[in-house]
Amino acid sequence: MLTTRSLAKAGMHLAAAAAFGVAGLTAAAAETKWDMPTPYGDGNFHTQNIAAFAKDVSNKTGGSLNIQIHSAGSLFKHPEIKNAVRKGLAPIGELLVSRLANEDAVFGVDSVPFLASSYDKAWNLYQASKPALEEKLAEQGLQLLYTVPWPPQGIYAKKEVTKADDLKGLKFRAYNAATERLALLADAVPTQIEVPDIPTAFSTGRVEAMITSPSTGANSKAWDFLTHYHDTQAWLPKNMVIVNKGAFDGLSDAEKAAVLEAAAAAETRGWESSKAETKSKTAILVENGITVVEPSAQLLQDLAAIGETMAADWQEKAGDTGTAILDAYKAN
Ligand code: PCA
Repeated sequence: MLTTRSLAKAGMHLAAAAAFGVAGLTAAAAETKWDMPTPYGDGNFHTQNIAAFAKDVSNKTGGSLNIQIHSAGSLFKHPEIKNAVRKGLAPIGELLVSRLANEDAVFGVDSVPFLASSYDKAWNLYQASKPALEEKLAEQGLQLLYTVPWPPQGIYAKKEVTKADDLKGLKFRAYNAATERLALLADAVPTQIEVPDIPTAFSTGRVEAMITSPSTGANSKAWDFLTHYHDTQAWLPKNMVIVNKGAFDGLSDAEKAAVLEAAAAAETRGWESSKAETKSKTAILVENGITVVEPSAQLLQDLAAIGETMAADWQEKAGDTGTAILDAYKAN
């Protein structure tokens, strides 16, 4: 006779098990575990928000769906996360939206310099671009659960930068196509480095300047290898949490509702905590000796010129979809 244990071992379908009248199997077999790769460390506010999201999902489903977070690129590295979720190697994952800008310009809209450089504008740009973003993801069997922006992006260097020319020749850390392009337009030399690798990249001299948030600067202990932070507020790039559509469709209706509710809550919470993060991490930079600089008029002017070039490039690549996004954004 088949025992409960051997049934479970055989991976027998729940309905078949139920037909055998095996008591006690239902609860155990209905438990789903989702591995969730993320690129950033446990101390990061995005990861903390995801931890709250996972807890929320577990609570709302009475423990039938459990999300296990694998932070800092430990399960899949950042550049692999999207395809891992697309292929179902991981049912759910987090990544920077603009990492996919080389696939389609739609993914790069939040990294066009100065297009949306406050939280309100970033939110409006998100709303304007969301239908296109969702459509592009759906083409790959991916569903968007939520996004959360990083704090506004500023320039870190080992000296005060008063004009774009001061960046000339510097080895510049990049994290997506836009930061690479910005570096090139400033005659700097870009190198892609993931966040967990920042401290080593600076201490070994692979890079000597970067553009990122107060959050990433503080979490990387920028004061160990940099001296100045220029609060340029160039853009607010977003992270997104995506799910494999097949994995989502395989959930019960109650589980689907729980995931969507927890995602909506995570989005609201994340946008708020990003604002708080901007203040608290800027203060931590100051406390640790980083000089926080209001950018000079010249630097802003130079960056605006670079931004215009990048906006024109973007619009050309994004075509009619891009025009529609910009029209919807400007109508707000
Ligand atoms: N931190 C991430 C993306 C933007 C940010 O603020 C990084 O530096 O890679």
